[in-house]
Amino acid sequence: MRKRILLCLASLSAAVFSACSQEAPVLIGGPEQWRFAIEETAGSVQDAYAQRFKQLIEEKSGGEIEVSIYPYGTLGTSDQVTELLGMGTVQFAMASPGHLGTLMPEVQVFLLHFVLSDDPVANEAALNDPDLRKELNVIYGEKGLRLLSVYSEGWMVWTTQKEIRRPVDFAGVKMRVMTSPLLLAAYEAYGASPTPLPYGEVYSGLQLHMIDGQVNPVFAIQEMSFYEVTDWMISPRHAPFITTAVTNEGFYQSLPPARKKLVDETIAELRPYIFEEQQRYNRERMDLILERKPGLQVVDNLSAEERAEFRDASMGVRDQFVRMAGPRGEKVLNLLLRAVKRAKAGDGQ
Ligand code: 6CS
Repeated sequence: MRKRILLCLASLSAAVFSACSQEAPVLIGGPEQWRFAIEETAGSVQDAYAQRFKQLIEEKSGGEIEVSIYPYGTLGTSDQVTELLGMGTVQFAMASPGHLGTLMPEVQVFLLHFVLSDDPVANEAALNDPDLRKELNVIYGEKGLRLLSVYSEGWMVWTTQKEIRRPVDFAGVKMRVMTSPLLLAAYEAYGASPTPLPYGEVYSGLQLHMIDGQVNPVFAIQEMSFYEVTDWMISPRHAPFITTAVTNEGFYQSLPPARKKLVDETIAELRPYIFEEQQRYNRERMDLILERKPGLQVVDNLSAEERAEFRDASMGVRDQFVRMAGPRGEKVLNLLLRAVKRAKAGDGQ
């Protein structure tokens, strides 16, 4: 895989641009080339987003722009993709908070459990809250990145080798988490032994029993075949999987006003699209999993008491988040909590 990534990077840089410019490359006589790297494979929710982005941009630009999509594995891990975006080697990328914690500790707010509500519609409104987004824009901007959208890919679901209904059931369970440091605190709070790993190593980790469980939305559990190597699927609805679509700020600022408008309008159009699509993906992929593995044990009915135990155990992690992310992190958390409250009251965007 490493060889393939290096080859890919070499051909990217050959087509590219002077090292100091973040403008998009133009192949002589051809359309302007925009590159969009995603952290998931073809057929995923991020791929649906990027494919629709590509279709709309190419159509609306009358063929003057061509968007190439780089799925997971072609350019490296999530962390490496974010680096490539910062350097302007790719113009667009998905950057999930689950892997952004070292770069932007504040963004880990989206990894806290029981902060968003049980209602996906209210959550969608909260993620688009203008005050929250204004604060996030500053944080991304400091890293040379421009935040385009924040969206859910569906509820996070645990797949494990044993039934888990209460925090005590997590004792000794080696739970794979993404690479953001806050996730260690989140699963230690339940008594688990969290193990950070890149996405591409989870299947073999489960297969070789280096880890006992992992957590991801249903569509990802299907497309990465995690259900094949775990016996239980448990949906505590503790948090949705949140990702962010991002562009390189230097690249965006280099665009003429009409192109900036094209990007902004396309992103706005994608908001309702991806909300519907991720729900459909998760529904359909659950059916597929059950068809392929009828013996899988599914728990989607934790009792109110069982959920409350997880909620209670998760509360202290908010303090750890504030210690990691500082006063600005605390501000982001308060903005998100306020946005959720407003959205639940039917006062969202
Ligand atoms: O678990 C992960 O690492 C990955 N999961 C999803 C659903 N998307 C990207 C992320 O890297």
